[in-house]
Amino acid sequence: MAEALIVIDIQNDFCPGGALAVPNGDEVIAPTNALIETADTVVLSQDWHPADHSSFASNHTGKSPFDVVEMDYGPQTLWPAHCVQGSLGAEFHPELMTGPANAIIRKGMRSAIDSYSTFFENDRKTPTGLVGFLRERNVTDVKLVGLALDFCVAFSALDAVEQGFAVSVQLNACRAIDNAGSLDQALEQMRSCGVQLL
Ligand code: VGL
Ligand code: ZN
Repeated sequence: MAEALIVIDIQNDFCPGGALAVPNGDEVIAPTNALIETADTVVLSQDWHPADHSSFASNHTGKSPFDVVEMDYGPQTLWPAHCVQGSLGAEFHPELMTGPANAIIRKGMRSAIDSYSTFFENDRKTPTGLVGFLRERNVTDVKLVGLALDFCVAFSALDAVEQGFAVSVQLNACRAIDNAGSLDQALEQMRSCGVQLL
């Protein structure tokens, strides 16, 4: 068994003071750093949007954050502009231990498609390349931590199960947005798909 630690989106914009702050998001940093110190393979995921990204409410006239719109690939929640490529908000939180990372996967880079999962974009078809990276390193198990538990962590966990990995989520190193019941729904979905919630 070889395990990889996948650290989801611990970036300034998802931490207190950021553009899409997850409540108490910075509390995940200490437990995540402790896991990074002992992990064999560490992957960091980084939400990395162009300024004209279609998931930003500000790029749709008359829409507000948390409205839902219909995209070519299905319903899409709109967000405040966040993690714009090259901005301070898109950088990893300065206290996150990034040195030991073996790979950084950037996602949400194309204007027309959002990407919650660090494995596939929201069209559910376009891969980021992470599956190939993990398979080539003979990784069988993945542990996920980070932000936000009910969006990018959950979508990544479900994709990882579908790709045949044994998947766990370490809850003390995650925090949720919890918009309109999204946390309960995500926990239930992960449980029913065989994600181990630690
Ligand atoms: C995320 C909403 C939009 C996340 C990213 O990292 O959970 N959520 N972009
Ligand atoms: Zn995003």
